[in-house]
Amino acid sequence: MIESIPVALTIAGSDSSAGAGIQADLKTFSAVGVYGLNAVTCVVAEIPGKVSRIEPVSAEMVREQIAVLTKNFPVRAMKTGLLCSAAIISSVARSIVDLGPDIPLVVDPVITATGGDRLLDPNAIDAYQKELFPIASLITPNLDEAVQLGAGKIRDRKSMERAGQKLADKFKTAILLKGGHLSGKDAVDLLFANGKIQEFSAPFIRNVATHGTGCTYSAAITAGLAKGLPLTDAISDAKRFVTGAIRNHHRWGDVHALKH
Ligand code: PXL
Repeated sequence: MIESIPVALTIAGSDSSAGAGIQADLKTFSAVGVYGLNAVTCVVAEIPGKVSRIEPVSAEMVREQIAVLTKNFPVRAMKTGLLCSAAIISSVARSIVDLGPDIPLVVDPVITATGGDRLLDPNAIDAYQKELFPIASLITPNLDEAVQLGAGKIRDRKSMERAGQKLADKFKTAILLKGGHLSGKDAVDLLFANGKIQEFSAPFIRNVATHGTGCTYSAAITAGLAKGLPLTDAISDAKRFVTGAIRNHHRWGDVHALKH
């Protein structure tokens, strides 16, 4: 068992193109000096921009992976990514409740892939809200996810503040609402925690077809928490990391020229 570096666990789906999902999480953990463990929830056959098939792992198998890992490794922080179905969300939530409240949990509420393909069963949003959000330390929706979680329309900075506060009040936990390119030249994210709003911004990098930035960001935050950083420091380090990762991205070329 490795004890010299902090250990973090990701509970997420496998992305065959390895830019998002479990693969993004493990690469991020390694890059920032954290030992990463994984519990696979589903397998996605895809290339950036096109999901071709998704197969879930059984809820029992998801539960077993989490149980065997947390019994045998000193897990200091966890994140969830794509959870596929209501049954898997329930199984993950029950597994985490069994661990007690000590391990910070970052929930990245993945609903659709960057290209717009749906990844999560529609009835799973209810399970998220009832079972997983109440035990999360931080939820990291992008603007689309925030709308689907009932935050109301988001058009500008003011409505973004209103929406984030609404989610923080509704789910009674910290919300990091990721603004993407909403406000012009900067990518602005807002943290709603303990009744305060804090801003994290970085220059928006143009002309990049991204894939897996949300996974990378939430994994980097989780890694920071595994190192024992306070939430705001974990987020600012992670924002810097993900901005650097976008700047130095692998260039796929014209996604539409790829064979589907
Ligand atoms: O970026 C969202 C995402 C998360 N998890 C898996 C994915 C994707 C996007 O394609 O495949 C497994």
